[in-house]
Amino acid sequence: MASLTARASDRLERAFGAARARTRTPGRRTRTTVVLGRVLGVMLIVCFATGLYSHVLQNPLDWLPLLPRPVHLYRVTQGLHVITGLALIPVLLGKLWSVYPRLFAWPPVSGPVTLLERGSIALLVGAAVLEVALGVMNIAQWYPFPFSFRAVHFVLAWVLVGAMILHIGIKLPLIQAYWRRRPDGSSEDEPTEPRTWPDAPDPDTERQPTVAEGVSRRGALIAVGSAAGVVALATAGQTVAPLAPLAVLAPRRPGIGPQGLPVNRTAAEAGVIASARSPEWRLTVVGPDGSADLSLMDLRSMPQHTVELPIACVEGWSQNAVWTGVRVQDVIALVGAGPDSDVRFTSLQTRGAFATSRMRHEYVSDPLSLIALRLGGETLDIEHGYPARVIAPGRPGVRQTKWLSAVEVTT
Ligand SMILES: Nc1nc2c(c(=O)[nH]1)N[C@H]1C(S)=C(S)[C@@H](COP(=O)(O)O)O[C@H]1N2
Ligand SMILES: [Mo]
Repeated sequence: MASLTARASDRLERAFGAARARTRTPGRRTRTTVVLGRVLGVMLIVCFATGLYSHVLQNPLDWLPLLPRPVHLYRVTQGLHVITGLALIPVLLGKLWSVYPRLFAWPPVSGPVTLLERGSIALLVGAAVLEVALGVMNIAQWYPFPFSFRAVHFVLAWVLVGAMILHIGIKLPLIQAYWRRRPDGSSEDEPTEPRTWPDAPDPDTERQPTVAEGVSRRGALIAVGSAAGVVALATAGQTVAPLAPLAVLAPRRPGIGPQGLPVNRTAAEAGVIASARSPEWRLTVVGPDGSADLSLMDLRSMPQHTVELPIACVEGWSQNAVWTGVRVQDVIALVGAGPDSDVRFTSLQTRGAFATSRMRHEYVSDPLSLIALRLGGETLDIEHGYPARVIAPGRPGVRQTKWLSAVEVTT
């Protein structure tokens, strides 16, 4: 029995050694991994920070003030979130390419340090792949899973960042050693594998192929860099209008949709066509002094204001538009509430998470926050929320509730 296990282990050791020898290529060096790791680290931090910002806007913390201005802030942060999230896919793949022969290290685990090292890498890679996949599925509006996208994406983001910090800590000596290019410009650094696994005897040392042929570091970095650039360019057009013609990866593009603005959920999908067009439609306003039912004529006879504000979707697309309507603060003043109130909006749409939204006092007191009745000088198209919708500065698109039916003052 013992000899059987020894024979199997011997075979595996040889197979792993052969696999390592076969995957040897000049570009797969520690320096390559460090260069890609630096880029990936920066992209992950940008993605994490912008993601946190989006999360806070959607789940506000009582003690943290929200910023309605600059009005384009969320558009920029969320555009960056999605662009970096997609562009880091090729970088992640490149970095995995640069190290994957170490999967064939022998013995797989040689002590507590390698166990921690390999465990943290498994966590890091697993979290990164899942996180990116969930993000892509969300952009594609494909929700085959029963859990809440946002909650899981948020928790995984922390796991990912934690695993990244652990990984950087463990690899710090290598990162320091290969942070800079060699002063003489030579590529005298070590191939990734023997350097990182000094204790792994290579059974194939006698038949080692030369590392002169195969993918070079330059080739690998150029391939990864161009792939990331192409992904970024093919996405950025959904939020940077002049790049729109290139936005082949973007599900929604500026200028395409009713009244020249994309639509995320249609009136038919929301089941509001009849109720939105009904002559019986009223906006119910509830506040400290009681309630009022406003008809469209009532709203149109109040002071009208025109603002230029973007719709900035969490999915990364955004577009500026010109909106006309009544100020949120003017509407709640009718029921005795001051501009520093918090409010809740309810839609004619009865199903789904977007049927209601809250707006905190920072936005309510901002004169740019409107209950919009018009878009680009015309009556709102039903797809954009006719008869009335929310539009406010610096807010995620999901909070710009369409097809309003009620406004309630909550504090
Ligand atoms: N009632 C309701 N309002 C809604 C939505 C929705 O599904 N239902 N989608 C939101 C999302 S995710 C975005 S990005 C914006 C898009 O506005 P638009 O369709 O007018 O461009 O509307 C928001 N308002
Ligand atoms: Mo959205």
